[in-house]
Amino acid sequence: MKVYRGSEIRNVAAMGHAHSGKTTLIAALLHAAKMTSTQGRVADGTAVTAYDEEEVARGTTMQNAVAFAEWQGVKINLVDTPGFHMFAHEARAAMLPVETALVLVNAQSGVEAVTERVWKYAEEANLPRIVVLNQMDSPRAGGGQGLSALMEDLHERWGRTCVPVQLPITGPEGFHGVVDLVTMQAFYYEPGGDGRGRIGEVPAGMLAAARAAHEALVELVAEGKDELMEEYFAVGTIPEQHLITALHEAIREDRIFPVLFASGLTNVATDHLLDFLKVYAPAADERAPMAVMGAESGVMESVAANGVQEAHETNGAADEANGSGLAIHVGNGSGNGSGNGAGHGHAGSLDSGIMLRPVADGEPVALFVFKTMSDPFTGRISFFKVISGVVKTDTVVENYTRKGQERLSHLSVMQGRKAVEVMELHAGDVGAVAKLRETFTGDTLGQKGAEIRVEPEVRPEPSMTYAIEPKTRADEDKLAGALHKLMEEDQLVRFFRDAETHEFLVAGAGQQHIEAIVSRLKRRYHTEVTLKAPKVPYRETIRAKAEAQGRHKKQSGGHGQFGDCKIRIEPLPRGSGFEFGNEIFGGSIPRQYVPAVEKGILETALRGFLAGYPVVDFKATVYDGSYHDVDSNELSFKVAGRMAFRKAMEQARPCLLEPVMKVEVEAPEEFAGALMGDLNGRRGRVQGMLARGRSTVIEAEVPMAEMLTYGLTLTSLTQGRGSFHMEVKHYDVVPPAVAEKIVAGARKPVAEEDE
Ligand SMILES: Nc1nc2c(ncn2[C@@H]2O[C@H](COP(=O)(O)OP(=O)(O)OP(=O)(O)O)[C@@H](O)[C@H]2O)c(=O)[nH]1
Ligand SMILES: [Mg+2]
Repeated sequence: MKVYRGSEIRNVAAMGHAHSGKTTLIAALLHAAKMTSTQGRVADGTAVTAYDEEEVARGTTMQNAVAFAEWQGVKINLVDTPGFHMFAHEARAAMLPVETALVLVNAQSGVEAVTERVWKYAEEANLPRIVVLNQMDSPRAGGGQGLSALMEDLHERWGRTCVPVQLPITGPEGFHGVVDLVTMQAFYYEPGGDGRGRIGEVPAGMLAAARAAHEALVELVAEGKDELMEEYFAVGTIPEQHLITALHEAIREDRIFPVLFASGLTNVATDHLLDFLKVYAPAADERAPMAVMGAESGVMESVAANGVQEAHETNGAADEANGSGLAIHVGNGSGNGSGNGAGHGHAGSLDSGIMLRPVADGEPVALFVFKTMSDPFTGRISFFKVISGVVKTDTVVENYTRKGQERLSHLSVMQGRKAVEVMELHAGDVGAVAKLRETFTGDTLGQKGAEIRVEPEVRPEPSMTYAIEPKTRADEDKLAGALHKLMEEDQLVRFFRDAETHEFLVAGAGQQHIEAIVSRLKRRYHTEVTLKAPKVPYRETIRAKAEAQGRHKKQSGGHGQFGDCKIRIEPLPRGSGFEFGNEIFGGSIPRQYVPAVEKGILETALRGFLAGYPVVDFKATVYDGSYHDVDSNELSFKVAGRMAFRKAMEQARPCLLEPVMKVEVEAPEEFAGALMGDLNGRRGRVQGMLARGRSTVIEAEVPMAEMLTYGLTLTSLTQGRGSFHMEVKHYDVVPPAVAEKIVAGARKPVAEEDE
């Protein structure tokens, strides 16, 4: 395989709503570039980037995958990302190693919730965006109102700088070509063919429209560029080569978001899309890493770096802090100014102590691990982006994050699950390496003594927890190991043991995510578990002050037992937990026995009074009692404390508490009414509603017990176009009717001995 330099590399992440056709389009691009002999399909598991058994079974992408197309002297690295809202954090993480977001819009349905979300992520990362209106083969493309309605939609959401650089050619045979609005040539395809087009004349009927669209494009490109404007006014147009250069620059600087047309399924206009990426997408060495961390201050600052020039020469730009792309932290004593990247300025530090590492071969080797694949057979494969320098096979690097050494043997580039071995990778390229000892997603590695640090995206927290039960003893033994392997590749999985119930708990992004985890455990690690309905962590508390006496006396020959205490319990504010007070004066209970009273109360409180849930938010005070010189001991006072607590609880108006979630639901506005009605039906309280683009965001507080299977309802209520996020806000009293059922269904607290 040819060795590619940064200028010959394009890193592109395909993103967009579920089923917009990302995985299919990448399969089509790979086939058009002759990387595969037949076109892969999602349905039968042959699409290159859909190799995971779980994804094939579910027909949807759940994790990022990488492939590459060698196309006319350049290598286009393609990252396939999930479009299902639950996995949108993956798409966000895919923005770190790329310089272009290929935003797919399903031409049948227009911009959808996740399309909107990934656009926002890309905007925050200052990532150039190229829009593809995909599935153009469908008779419903254009949503029934034609393309102008679709373009209107794009303009409304993302501005008039979304501009077509092609026009689609359709006819009785359907979508079969595009007109390139820069060169004004037409490209014709055989639907269902190999994606290779042939150049031809613009159809006569489209000439006028094409000319008008060309003019509109030229005007937009020239806008804000004085020398182009002058040329445009003087000559009436811009020479093709100038237009190409200016358009490339405008795309790199986020001034223009070009709109293209394609069909992945019928492989139409795909070789032209590869051409477009080659000519117009920023090269890997053309954009600087965007955000850097000051060495001493440790404060994250970022550089609005659209172009490498700006990033390296404009100190002031560092003040604009909201980028979320590559954040590089420069360690103390790092290689300041070590080496010059040819034509890229220095690796110098800016005024504020911020350091930028040019994407250049002459710089020290550094790489960032953005994905880990964990396989029971091949072991761990680390996917990385070469930040700077040239990585050669067998290079020894330091893991800056964990301080270990790693040898990079068998360097490769990934074609889906297949590793293609290479000898070296240059600055800006994306590669993979197997069997690193102690390196995980988010780590930065590189040449010793030249430390920099990329700050990975902050990961979202899981929003749903289930209890799982290993089926057999053997499954239990394997469970922790297998789950930790899964956690290496999926950072949104959490695994822990409930201290109260001793159950194994697995947390994830939602129901489908957790089901996939369970399925992976079985398929890959032969560990079987049953998923149990998620448990609501109820609590109990009291609403009134009460006093009671506990007197424990056993004198049946020999050594007796005697303990006697009077206690008071009273409510505390929510979240206070448990407090204990000692008001014993004059030694009615000897000092050494007071802790035993407390212990008796606390242990009983943890076992619950109404339904077996821990009693919280109360204070217990022991204020009187009596003892026996011979028969009193610790155990007796513990039992006395327990008895007193039980009696006091009876009069303290005990009640159940439940966690209440802060819920944010986002969906197209037409669903708002149905969603609010549904939330009200779940004992929810809607707090507010606001518009976000064309979507509506509903904020509500809803008891956790009512939200356990919300994901399914949301999907069916919104035809898959809604998404939600929730977290525990506070605990609140369960209404009596609901509490009755919970108490009736609960196992009674185990009866105690010694009473
Ligand atoms: N008509 C038509 N259908 C398509 C096209 N591309 C994909 N599809 C269909 O749409 C469905 C989803 O395609 P995928 O390629 O898996 O979509 P995706 O964007 O990767 O979806 P997620 O991975 O779930 O985000 C499949 O049934 C495809 O056959 C297209 O260009 N035209
Ligand atoms: Mg997919």
